[in-house]
Amino acid sequence: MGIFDKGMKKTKDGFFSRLSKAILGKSAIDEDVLDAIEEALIASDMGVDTTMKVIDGIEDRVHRDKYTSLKELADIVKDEILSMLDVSDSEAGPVEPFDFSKKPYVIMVVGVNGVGKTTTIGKLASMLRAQGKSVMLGAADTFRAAAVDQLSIWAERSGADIVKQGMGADPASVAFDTVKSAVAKGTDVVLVDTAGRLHNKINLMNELTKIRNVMGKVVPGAPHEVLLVLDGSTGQNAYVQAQEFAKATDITALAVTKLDGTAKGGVVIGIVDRFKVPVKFVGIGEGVDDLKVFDKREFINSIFSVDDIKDK
Ligand SMILES: Nc1nc2c(ncn2[C@@H]2O[C@H](COP(=O)(O)OP(=O)(O)O)[C@@H](O)[C@H]2O)c(=O)[nH]1
Ligand SMILES: [Mg+2]
Repeated sequence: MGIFDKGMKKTKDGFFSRLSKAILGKSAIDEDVLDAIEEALIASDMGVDTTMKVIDGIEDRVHRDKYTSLKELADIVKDEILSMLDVSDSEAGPVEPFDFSKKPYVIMVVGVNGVGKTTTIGKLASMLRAQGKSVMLGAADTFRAAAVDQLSIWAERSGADIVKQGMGADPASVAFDTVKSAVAKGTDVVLVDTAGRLHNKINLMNELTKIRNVMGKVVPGAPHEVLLVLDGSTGQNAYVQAQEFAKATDITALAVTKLDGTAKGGVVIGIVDRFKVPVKFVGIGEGVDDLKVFDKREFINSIFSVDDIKDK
């Protein structure tokens, strides 16, 4: 069992059954097989452009290598999908999710309402506390009172500190206090929650810029990471959100949530390919342990495993 298997079950079932249908019982790769693979990729919400790149790659390889078995074809499909995720990993393994050489290591978390920002912060705080790291949360989503309360509950649950000023407070002021307090206490990691109101791009850009700037005044280089949270179950909408946020601020990493509730987990692959920003975390449930550090090989294995494809 891989670390993503439980959460990616729906995507696996959908993709794998389509892929199997496409290639099982076939003795040669023809247009029909390629069309069927293409359909499986599109249905997983990988996006048309990324799908076409994968298909082109498969065609090239098939022409060059002349595949002889289904297993080999499955391997080729897998390789080509993996190459779309190159920015998310090095050959040595997953990208390091945190840089503890910076203290505090400041992560600003952005994304539209409801995608899972606060939950992801809570899960990250728990993950870090379990590694023995000290964590400070900043309640800079001051738009709704419930947002601050929700973050407070996660702070308590995970054993993280929290800085808050309550609803209506200036988010930049909260962010400033949070980083300052973390410096004073010698905290390892700062996680700043924000409100992602996307209704007005100029406002969003101004607000995010202001929050960034005040943190950078306390700790040069902060925020070290701007983590965009996307709801993976919203399919193409996640692409639109990524595009809007990329215009408003420099995004350095992605967290894709709610992959447990969708058969369209291919969205992760399409987004990485399109925006060239690494996915560092995926959310596969509402529980505290349902956030995983992204690893492209594990991820692909959870969508389909070549061993499941049997030659006749
Ligand atoms: N199934 C599932 N639900 C999630 C996941 N991440 C967050 N949620 C749920 O999504 C809802 C909104 O999350 P929240 O953190 O409040 O979103 P925010 O508005 O961006 O801060 C909550 O009910 C969370 O429990 C996930 O990975 N899987
Ligand atoms: Mg929130």
